[in-house]
This record gives sequence, C-alpha cells and structure tokens, in this order.
Amino acid sequence: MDNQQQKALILVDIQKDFVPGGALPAEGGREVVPVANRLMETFDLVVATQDWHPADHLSFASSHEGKEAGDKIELEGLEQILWPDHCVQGSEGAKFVDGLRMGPIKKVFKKGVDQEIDSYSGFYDNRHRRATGLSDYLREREVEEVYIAGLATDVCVKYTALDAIKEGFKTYVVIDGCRGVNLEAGDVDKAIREMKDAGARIVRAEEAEVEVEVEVEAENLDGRHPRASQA
Ligand code: VGL
Ligand code: ZN
Repeated sequence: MDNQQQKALILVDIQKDFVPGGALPAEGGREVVPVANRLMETFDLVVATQDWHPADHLSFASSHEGKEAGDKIELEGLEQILWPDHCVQGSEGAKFVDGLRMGPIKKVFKKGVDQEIDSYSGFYDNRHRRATGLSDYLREREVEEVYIAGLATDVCVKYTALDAIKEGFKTYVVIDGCRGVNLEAGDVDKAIREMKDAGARIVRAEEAEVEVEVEVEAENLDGRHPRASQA
C-alpha cells in the first residue's frame, strides 16, 4: 500500500493563554483538549500552530500609549484589534495546554513572530506576505483535505480555515473541537457563517472520525486510496 498522506489535522493555538486563566481566554477553551486528543488517533498527519509573539508585538495594547485591549488601530494599512499581551515567546501562556498529547504532532508552525504584523492564520501573516511554511509542508505530503480544530473559533481558526480554502485544500472545521473568544457578542456565529460561505464544511468530531476511519478501511481492502479512482 502506498503511504500517501491525503488528510491532515491542524490544531490551532491550543495554548494556555487562550483557555480560562490565560490572558485571552476562549470560554470553555480547555474542552477542546480531549476532542483534539481523540481526533489525533484517527489522523496519520497532525500538525499544530502556535501563536508566538515578541514581547513588544504591535498587536498588544501595551505597545501603544493610551490604548487598551479591544481598541482598534491601523497597522500597515490594515485594521488591527489590540489584544492583551498574550503568547509571548517563551512565556507560560504560550505553552500548549496541559494534557494535550504532543507525541502525534509532527510539526509545530509558529506564527505572529514579526513584531510589526499580526498573523491570525496558520498559513500567512495578515497581509499575506510571509508564509509559515504550513502550505508547502502539507502539499509536499500530498495532503488534499484538512481538518481544523482549536482556538479561537472567531479569530485564528477562522482565518486558518479561510486560508486553507484559498490554498485549495478541502477544508473541514471540527466545530466541537473549537471555542471562541466572542470579543463582541455573536462573533463565533458570524465566523461559522463566514467559513461556511467560503466553502468550509462544518462537522463534529465524531463525523470527522467516522469519515477518516471509513476511508482507512476502504484503503485496506484494495490497497488503493479510495479517492484515487474518482479523480
Ligand atoms: C488569537 C487573537 C490574537 C487566536 C491569536 O489564536 O485566536 N486571537 N492572537
Ligand atoms: Zn496573537
């Protein structure tokens, strides 16, 4: 049987600062950990993204005099929401949440590392100037479909999903494996609508697991990937 990877699981920013007790928590954020851990069992290829900012990152309200979190400014011609300091490189809050299985994660893609620009998507910074390498990594491994879970639904999950679609991946968002920050009420619902409208498929973890397992079984039967014959 060939070993072509066709599907990947992308775990977005499951970091301490994005769960309760952290600097920028998604309500119920810790609940994505058991979902992610279970999902990892059904994927051969699992990658993660990690928000990883320098201490003086310009997305932090603290980097702008007189500004507070939630204020909006313009940064390099783009609207930028100002956040509390979060996911500072090497800090406790930047670590992955306790209990998240790290063994299956083949590679971690760090984002938000440039001081002057934010990076919500796991693929590109917000100006689409610098790639994190995630897209090339997936393509080199023949990935065609990505399943996305993590934090936060209405920020980094959303932009990661939108970029995945733009990059040509068939994109699933495992919605019970995501939690949002809802900076403004309704942001999560709006994000789900936007992702759907762009072509993302919103699924639950059990559907994602079933679909992957069914294909693995079919692959074992005739030694070929089931999608190959449909091309
Ligand atoms: C995120 C706001 C700022 C996220 C990252 O991971 O959703 N949100 N930086
Ligand atoms: Zn950030």
